[in-house]
Amino acid sequence: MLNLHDIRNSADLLSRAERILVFCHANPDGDAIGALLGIRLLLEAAYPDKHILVLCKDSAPDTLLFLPGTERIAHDPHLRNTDAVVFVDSAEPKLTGLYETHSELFTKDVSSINIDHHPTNAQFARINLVDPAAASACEIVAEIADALSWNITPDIATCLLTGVYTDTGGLLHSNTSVQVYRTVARLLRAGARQQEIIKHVFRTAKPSTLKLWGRVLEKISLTEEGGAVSAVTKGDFAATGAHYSELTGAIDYLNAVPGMRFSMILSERDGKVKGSIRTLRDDVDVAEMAGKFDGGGHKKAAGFALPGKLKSEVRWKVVNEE
Ligand SMILES: [Mn+2]
Repeated sequence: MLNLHDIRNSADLLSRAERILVFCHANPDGDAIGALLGIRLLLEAAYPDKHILVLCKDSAPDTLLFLPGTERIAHDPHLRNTDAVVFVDSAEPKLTGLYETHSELFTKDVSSINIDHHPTNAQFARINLVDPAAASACEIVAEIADALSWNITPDIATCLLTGVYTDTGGLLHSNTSVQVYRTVARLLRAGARQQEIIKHVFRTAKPSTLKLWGRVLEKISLTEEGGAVSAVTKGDFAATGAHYSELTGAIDYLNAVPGMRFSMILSERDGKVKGSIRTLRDDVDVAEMAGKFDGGGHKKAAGFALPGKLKSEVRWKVVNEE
C-alpha cells in the first residue's frame, strides 16, 4: 500500500504543472505500456487544459498495439519546457534509455514522480510511489486513481489490466497476491476488456515465432546436472525469419519438464552467445549460475552473454547389453 500523503502530494505537484511528461522504460513490456497509456488517459481527464506527452525510447511490441493510444507514444521528444515528469515501471534511471542524454531529468530538483514496484527501485524522483509488494506498476496506478477518486473508464481499465496480466504471467506467477485479484475485480467492474487482452497478448503468435519455438522444442536435451537445455543458432533465426525478441516465452516450455532443476536457452546473436536461465525451484539459484559466465539477474531468472558462437556436441556411449 502507498502512503496517502505521498499520493496527495503527487496530485499537488501535477496540478501546478503546465506540461507533463510521462516516461516508461526502454524495450517496453505490457506493464510499462499499460501504465503509460493508463496514466495518460487519467491525467487528460483530471487536467483537461494541461499538455500531456507520453514517451518511450522504443516502440510498443506488436502484441500491444491494440491498446488505445499506442500511436501517440513519442520516441524522441522535445524535453524543454516540461514542468513535471512521471516515470513508470522504471527501477533505475538508465533503464529509460534516456539517462545518458537527459540526466538532468533524474534529480530531485525536477518535479518528478516515480511509480514503480521493483524492490531495487533507486527512489530517484522527488516523490517516489514505490510499492515492492505490488505485482505490477499498473496495480499501483489503479490504487492511485482510486485514492484520488479519478474515474477509471473501460479504456483505462483495459490498459491497466494488461500490465496486471503480463507481469503475473496471466495470473500464474507466484506474485499473484490477494491484492492482484482485488485489482483484477476492480478493473473488470470498470469495464476492462479482458478477452481482448487475452487474445492479443496470450493467444497471438506470428508464424515466425511458432517456427522458432518449434526449433527450440525439437532441440531440447536433458543434462546430467538436471537442466532442460536448448539452443538456437543464427541459422535458426534466418530460416524461421524470427527476430531475437521472438524467443521470449519459449523458455517457459522448457521449464515444464518434470524433475528438472533449471532450464536454459542458448542463442547466437551479433557474434555473441546469450544464455537465459530459469528455475521454478527455491533451492536453485540461477543468478549464481549466470555469475560464473559474467552474467547475473534474479534467483529464479538470470542470463549471461559470451563472445563466440555455438557448436553442437553429441555424446555417444557404448553400453553392454545382453
Ligand atoms: Mn512491471
